[in-house]
Amino acid sequence: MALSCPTAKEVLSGNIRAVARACRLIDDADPRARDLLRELYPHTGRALTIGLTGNPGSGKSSIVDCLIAHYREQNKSVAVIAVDPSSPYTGGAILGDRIRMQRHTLDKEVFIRSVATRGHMGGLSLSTGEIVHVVDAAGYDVIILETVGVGQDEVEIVSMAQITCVVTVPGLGDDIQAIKAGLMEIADIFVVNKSDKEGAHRLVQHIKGMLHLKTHVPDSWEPPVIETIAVPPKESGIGTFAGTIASYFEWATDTHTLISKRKAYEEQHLFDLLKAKVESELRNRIPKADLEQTIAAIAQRVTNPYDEVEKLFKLL
Ligand SMILES: Nc1nc2c(ncn2[C@@H]2O[C@H](COP(=O)(O)OP(=O)(O)OP(=O)(O)O)[C@@H](O)[C@H]2O)c(=O)[nH]1
Ligand SMILES: [Mg+2]
Repeated sequence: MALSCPTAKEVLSGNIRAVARACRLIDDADPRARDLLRELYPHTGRALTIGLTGNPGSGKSSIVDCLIAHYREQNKSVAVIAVDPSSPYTGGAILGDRIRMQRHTLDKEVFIRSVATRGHMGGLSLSTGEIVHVVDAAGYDVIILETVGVGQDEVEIVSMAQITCVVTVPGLGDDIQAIKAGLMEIADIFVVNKSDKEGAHRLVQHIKGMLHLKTHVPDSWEPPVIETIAVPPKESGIGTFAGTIASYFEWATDTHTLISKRKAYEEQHLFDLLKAKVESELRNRIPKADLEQTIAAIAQRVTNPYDEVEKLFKLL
C-alpha cells in the first residue's frame, strides 16, 4: 500500500508521525514530497543547525547524545539526522547510532532519523537537505547533522549546517592524518574526543599549530579546539563545547556570516535542483533507442562522448 502523504499542517504542528512519513517520502523520491516541501519552505530557516563530522568511530554519535541531553535541559527540542553514505541499506552503523542515543528515544521532543544512500536524483545532499527542511518546519529548535567525514558528499552536507564541528581522536597514528584535508578548511570548531586517551593534549597542540599557519584575517573566527569525553563515567567538555557553539552563533549573527552561509547554501540548493531537473528533462527528450545507439557506439569507440554531447545539445 502506498504511503499516505502528510499535510503541511500536520508537519507544521510537529506531529512526529507526519514528520517521519514526510522523511520516508523524501527517501523514496516520491513526487508528493516536492509539493509538501513547497508548502513547508516559508516555515523553514528558524532552527539552529549544527553539522558534526569526523573520523569513523571517533565518537560523533556519543557526542550527539550528550548534546541532546544538554539541549533538553534547556528545554529545546532536538532533531538528529545521521547520514551514512557508505551503506546503501539502513545497516549496522545506523543501528549503532540508535543505540548510542537510546536514552532519548522515548522523549517526544527528540527526533532521530537516519539517511542512507537511497534517494533521488541530485544525490544524498539534496535529500538530506529536504529532511532538514521538514524537521525545521516541524519546529525543532536544534537540528544536528552527523556524517562520517570521508567524501565530498559529506563536506557538502555539513556545509549546509550553520556551524561545522570536526571531531577527531588521539591515537590514529600520524597526527596529520587525524584530520582529512578538506575538513581542516570547513571546521568552525574542532573537537578532540576520547581525551581520556593518551595523546589528546598533543593532538590539540598539533591542531592549534596547524591553525596558526593559516593567514589570519582580521575579525575572522578562529576555530577553537575543545577536548571532550563523551562516555560515562568521566563525561567532560560537553558544556564547553555547547557554550562554544553558542558563542559561534552570536559571532556569526553579528558578522552576517550566517546570512552569507545561508545564501551560499541556497545557491547550491538551487543548482542541485536545476541539475536534477535538467537531467530528467533531457532523459525524457532523447529517444531511448537513440540514446542506446549512441552509448553502444561510444563503447565500441566508433565515436566519442565529446562529439556526441555536442550533437545531442544542438539537437535539443
Ligand atoms: N574512551 C572513550 N570512548 C569513547 C568516547 N566517546 C565515544 N567512545 C566510544 O567510541 C565508540 C564509537 O562511538 P560512536 O559514538 O559510535 O562513534 P561515531 O563517530 O558516531 O561512529 P560512526 O558513526 O560509526 O562513524 C563507542 O564504543 C563509544 O563508546 C570517549 O570520549 N572516550
Ligand atoms: Mg555515529
